[in-house]
Parts: sequence; C-alpha cells; structure tokens
Amino acid sequence: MEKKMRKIIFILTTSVPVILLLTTSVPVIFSIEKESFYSAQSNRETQVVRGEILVKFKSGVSQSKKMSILTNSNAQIRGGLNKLNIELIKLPAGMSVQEAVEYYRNLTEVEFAEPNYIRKAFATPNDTSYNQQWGLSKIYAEDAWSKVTVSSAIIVAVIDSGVWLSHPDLLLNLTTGYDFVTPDDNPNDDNGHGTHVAGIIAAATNNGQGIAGVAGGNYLSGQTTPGVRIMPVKALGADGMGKDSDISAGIIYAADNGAKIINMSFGGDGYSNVLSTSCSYAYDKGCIMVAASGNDGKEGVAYPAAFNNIIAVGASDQSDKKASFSNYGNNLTSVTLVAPGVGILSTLPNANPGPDPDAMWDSTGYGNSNGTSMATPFVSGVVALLLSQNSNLSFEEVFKTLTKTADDIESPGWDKYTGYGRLNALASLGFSIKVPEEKPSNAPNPFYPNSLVQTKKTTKIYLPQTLRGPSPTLRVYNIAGELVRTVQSNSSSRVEWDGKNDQGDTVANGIYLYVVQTDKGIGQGKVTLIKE
Ligand SMILES: [Ca+2]
Ligand SMILES: [Ca+2]
Ligand SMILES: [Ca+2]
Ligand SMILES: [Ca+2]
Repeated sequence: MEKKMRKIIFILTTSVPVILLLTTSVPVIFSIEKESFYSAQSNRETQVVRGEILVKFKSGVSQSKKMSILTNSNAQIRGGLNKLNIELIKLPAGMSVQEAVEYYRNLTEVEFAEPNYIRKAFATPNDTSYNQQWGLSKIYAEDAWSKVTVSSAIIVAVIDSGVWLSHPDLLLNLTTGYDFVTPDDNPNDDNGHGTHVAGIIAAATNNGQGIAGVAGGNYLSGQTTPGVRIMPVKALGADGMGKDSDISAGIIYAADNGAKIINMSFGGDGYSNVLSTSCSYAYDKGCIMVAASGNDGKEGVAYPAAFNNIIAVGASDQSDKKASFSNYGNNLTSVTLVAPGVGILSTLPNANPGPDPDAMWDSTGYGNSNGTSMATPFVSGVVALLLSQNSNLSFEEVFKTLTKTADDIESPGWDKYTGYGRLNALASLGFSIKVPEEKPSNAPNPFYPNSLVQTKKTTKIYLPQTLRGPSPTLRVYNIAGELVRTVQSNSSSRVEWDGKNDQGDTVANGIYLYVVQTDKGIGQGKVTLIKE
C-alpha cells in the first residue's frame, strides 16, 4: 500500500466563493430564533434558542404532576430526549428564557433547567490558496497507512450540517444517518461544513480523483479495501448553527446505532447539563468523542470539547505553530492536542447547497477551509486508524496513545496553547498501551455502582467486604494516567475524595480512575466528577 498511496491526485482549487444569492421570491427562514441569556455560573451572555428550555424532572415526579406544572406556567412539552428523561419545553409568548430557567430551577420537582444553547460550526471559509493536503504528510498519514488496513466496520458519526451525499469522493464510504434539524432520514448537507469535515476523515483514497481522507481506505483497482464508514448526523442547520436539543439527539442516535467515534466540529460557551448528559451516555456506550476547541483565539475551550470525556482539538499550521484563531486553556484538561487546521483542502458540495450567504461550496467539489473544525476530523481519522488496529481500545487508552505520541511543539512539554502537541498518526499506531503499575489484575471484588455516593462536596467509595482493612489508601488518577491525589482513610470500610489534588486545588470536571488498596488487596473503579 505504501508507495501507491502517494499517487493522490490533487485538485487545484481557488478559494471558496462567497455567494450572495438569497432567494427573493420565496423568503427562506433557516436560522434559529435566538435571544441572549446571562449565565451567572460563567458570568457571560450566551446566545440561546428563543422560547424554549430543557428541563429534567426528578425521578419519581409523575406525568400528571409534570403536566400540572406546565399548565400552571402556560407551557407545553414539545419533545425532548426520552433516553435521558429530558423534556424540551415550549414557553408561552412573552416569557423570556431567563425568567423560565429561574422559575423551573426553583421548583422542588426539577433536577435541572437550562436554556437550549446554540453551538456553531468552527470553520471559516478561506481565501488563501493552499493547494496541497499538507496536513496528511505533517501527521505522517501516508506512513501510518502502511502499518494498518482501515476497517470498514468502524463507524465515525459526523454530527454536523450533514454530508453532500452524492459527492463522488465520499459516497463509497457513507453509511445511513439521520437529520435532526428537519427530522427525516435524509441528512444531506445544506451548508457545506459537514461535507468538508467528512472528507478529511474518509474521502476515498486512491480512487483516481480528488483528495485522500485520513481513513479513506484504498480504492486502487484490484486491491480495494474500503474506508471507515461515515455516518452523517445532521444537527446543524443551513446557517451552521445547532441547538443542544438536536445535537444531543444526534449524539444518542450515533451511540445507539453503532458509531465508535463521534466527530463534533462545533461548540459554544455555555456549560450544559443536557449536552454533558448526552455525551456521558455515548461515553458509557464506549464511543470515542472528538470535538473542536473553538475559533475565537481566546483562553477557554468550547463545550462539548471542554468536557473531560471528550478529546479537545486545537488547530496548528504548516509550520507547527498554533493557529491564531485556536482556543486554548490553562490546565491539563483544556486542549488535548492540536492537528492541521489552516488551509485544509477537502470535499465540498459542487453546487450552492443552501440559503446561507456563507455556505461553503465549489463547482470543482473541493476547496480550502480553516478552523479547529478542520483539525478535529484529522484526530477522528487517526482514532479510526487506531481502532482499525485494535477495536477494543477504550477512551482512556486512545487518549493516552494520542497524547503520549503527539509531537511536542511550541514551548517544551505540555503547554496551554497546544496541549500535548501535534497529532502524529504514525507514532500513535506504533504505541503500545502500558498498563498502569497499580492496575490490579485480580481485584477481589468489583465495586458495584451503589458502592459510590457522590454529593456536591465529596465522593464516598464504600469497600466490598473482602477488601475492608485498616487505613485504606485511595489513589486518584486523571485520564492521562497521572496521579492526582493520595488519601489515607481512617475508616476501614470507606474512602472519601473531596475532588481536590495533592496541592489542594479543585480538579477539573471529568472522569477519574481510582485505586483503593488495603492489606486485603486492591480494587479500582471510575468516577465522573461534575461540579458547578
Ligand atoms: Ca430533513
Ligand atoms: Ca479520492
Ligand atoms: Ca475535553
Ligand atoms: Ca509543547
């Protein structure tokens, strides 16, 4: 495979045209109605969907009680996320989201109430003319291909604006998806963003046209091996904006329909329980989620990328510098790593896909774009190569592999602009996971889910009978496998963690692994820390 792979035909493209044609005869309403919402938690105004909120009632609240609460406030249930017991509530005219969220949060029957936040696609159409896929050689993709045959059993869900389904460089690698924006089973792209993202992951490679995807297979005649399957899940509209309710429905759909990887090249500032819960749902089903850090060039990573069970991807350029627009962060759980995101050539609709003046398309079917949106699918593509090599890898194992094998750029070691460094596909495939020293191979008894009690202040872990002994030691590790905290307990049956590290600082939200040791043996488990 190795030599032939280099025979990729590069199409020279001009910049993506900005089309200023809006239908005048038929007014097209395609954008989400917005209003602004002030979050005290993040001390920031954010754009949210007008006239809607998302509410989770406490378990045990009866349907009739819910209905009477809604009737009292003149609101209606418009749908929701059944799997998560979350209701999408349509507010009466004149009620602001701010008022509604406060009202519902104060009801004893409500677990949480929050706005339907709007997330946006993180690509910026580009006029600079790069005409090569420099990103593939930068991450040593061609060398990586010689080490692994892409598995078409791997499904990568692209939650985005859809995919241009008739694109000749994509259709060989597509599987069934769904449209959650105008619900039906036709997730065709009316913005162009999703098509660009999908091509970076899995444009058909060696099919004699266009570009090569990171995990696009090998379509050389006579030795065809297909690429990974792209599952187009449309949750962003023609304007590149999406609601948490549609995005969450998309995440659940992807997880329930066999996606192993979920690519999310979008985000927004608002912390959302709805989005966090749907991401945890997919994580619990074994999905590896990869999301964009954001394009504001500021400190602070967008959600969903900022969640700890998601790989957050920033953008780097051809000289291995952080792209100026790439968001960054100040602790170990902000930007995980960076990947090429400036002047990235990929697939586009070959005709105007929709009403948005900034829609991305080019009559050649290819064009350049910039963004953390473009960097994210490079990582998703490499995760697809890793899973092609070993389909059993967990999120933690993938996270560790990518971060340990990234090429260090910018200031030496981990840095807040580029995280652990720039993605290296070849090195990641050669990395073998080392089991942490303390990982027990013969835990006496697994911990049961009810052996852990979390409150706002602490996590209490109750030891099974067989493990109880004097002064148990609790060790807490982050997902990179680094020891965060050691606690010695006075109780023989219980250990307790206050969510702080050994320096006394509160650690970031997310997943932690813990090991409990007594004179009887060692047990381990996982805990998800969520603090407001
Ligand atoms: Ca539709
Ligand atoms: Ca191709
Ligand atoms: Ca993250
Ligand atoms: Ca560095």
